Amino acid sequence: MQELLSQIAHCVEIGKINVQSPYPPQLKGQPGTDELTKQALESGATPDDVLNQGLIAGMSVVGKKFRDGSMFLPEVLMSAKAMTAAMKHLEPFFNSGAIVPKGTVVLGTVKGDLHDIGKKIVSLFLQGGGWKVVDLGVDVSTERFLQAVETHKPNAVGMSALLTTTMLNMEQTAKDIRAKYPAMRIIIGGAPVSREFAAKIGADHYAPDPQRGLEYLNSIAS
Ligand code: B1M
Repeated sequence: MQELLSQIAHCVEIGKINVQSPYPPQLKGQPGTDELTKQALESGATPDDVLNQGLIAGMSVVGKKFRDGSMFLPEVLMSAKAMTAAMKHLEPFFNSGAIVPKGTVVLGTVKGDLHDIGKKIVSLFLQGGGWKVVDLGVDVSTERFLQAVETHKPNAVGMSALLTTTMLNMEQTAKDIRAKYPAMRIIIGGAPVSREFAAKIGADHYAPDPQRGLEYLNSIAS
């Protein structure tokens, strides 16, 4: 079983989705996360083992390599796809409560901003790290963030912005969330924002990449 879980982790790392996937070329015709996750669950692996020893293990290698520059965006996107294929098999266990997430994060790209790619990667990293993510999508107004906090009672709210114009909308949203939920943790990320900007608008944390967002969340969960 351990061998199967290690294979899943490796497939996440190298972005091998399923048997039909031609990527990576050296594994053409071999099973990917899709088949291996199904096989592991059918052979008696617990969903927790698949998540922790397969997906989280694989994604954590991806996170480290992406951060130190030894892995590039297209490869990360393949890893994200491989992870999504495996998550499909785990979803029923999340829904039934058999997998207990570390906590919940409400995530969205702020009002006026349609950039989705980075935020989606963040979402997958956090899921791969054992968190439940409520992804509100793009162009998310303060009201929608507040509504989602009310509904999902998350441990944290994550905001993404890619434009120097829309990053300014983070400030009002952060203020309004803080006014209603003083203890709510607020994380921000995206190319134009910085640690200094986070401090200025009263956010708790600036994450330059998904891995550091995950590390911060894990630190508040423990
Ligand atoms: Co736009 N765009 N874009 N764009 N776009 C940029 C951001 C820009 C830098 C390009 C440029 O001029 N060089 C520029 C912004 C300039 C500025 O404000 N300083 C720009 C502009 C101007 C615009 C428009 C205004 C163009 C126009 O219409 N005149 C327009 C705005 C639309 C709008 O949002 N209202 C626009 C539109 C678009 C497209 C729709 C065409 C498309 C988005 C498609 C989509 O997302 N579905 C697009 C794209 C693709 C880009 C570039 C080329 C790539 C962005 C991207 O996906 N990067 C971008 C130029 C560039 O970055 N090279 C550009 C890859 C992604 C993985 O990285 O999003 O940074 P990133 O996310 C990273 C980290 O930042 C971090 O983790 C992610 C993964 O590593 N991160 C977080 C992000 N959010 C986080 C949250 C966290 C933690 C970490 O915690 C909560």
